[in-house]
Amino acid sequence: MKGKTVVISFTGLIVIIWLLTACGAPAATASNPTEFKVTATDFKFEPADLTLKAGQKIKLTMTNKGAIDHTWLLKDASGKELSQTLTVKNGETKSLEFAAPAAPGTYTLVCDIPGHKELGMVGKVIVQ
Ligand SMILES: [Cu+2]
Repeated sequence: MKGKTVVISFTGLIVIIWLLTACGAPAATASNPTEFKVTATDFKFEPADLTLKAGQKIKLTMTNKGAIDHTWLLKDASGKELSQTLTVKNGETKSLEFAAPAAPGTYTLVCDIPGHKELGMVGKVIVQ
């Protein structure tokens, strides 16, 4: 009786793994993200403005040519964060993958390190 329970649990585990693999694999290979390259300096983004398609998969690669750390973060008009924060140390290049907002419109991108936005580290993301 005890042995049978173990067998059922093991089978259940295999089914769960199979389901996760079957569901996860096609999504990961469905389409490659479109890469956008941005350079951060002290204190601006180049380019500051990006035009994306609604729902588009994005790979944002930022090179920090400044002397201090910078971030890249997408927000909506109410200040809600729409991407993870990409933090890049000076001299480094890092990437962030995310989906563009589903609703067309103009969004804000900022460096969220205190004071940087005020010094000019802002931009626009236009979603079409
Ligand atoms: Cu910054």
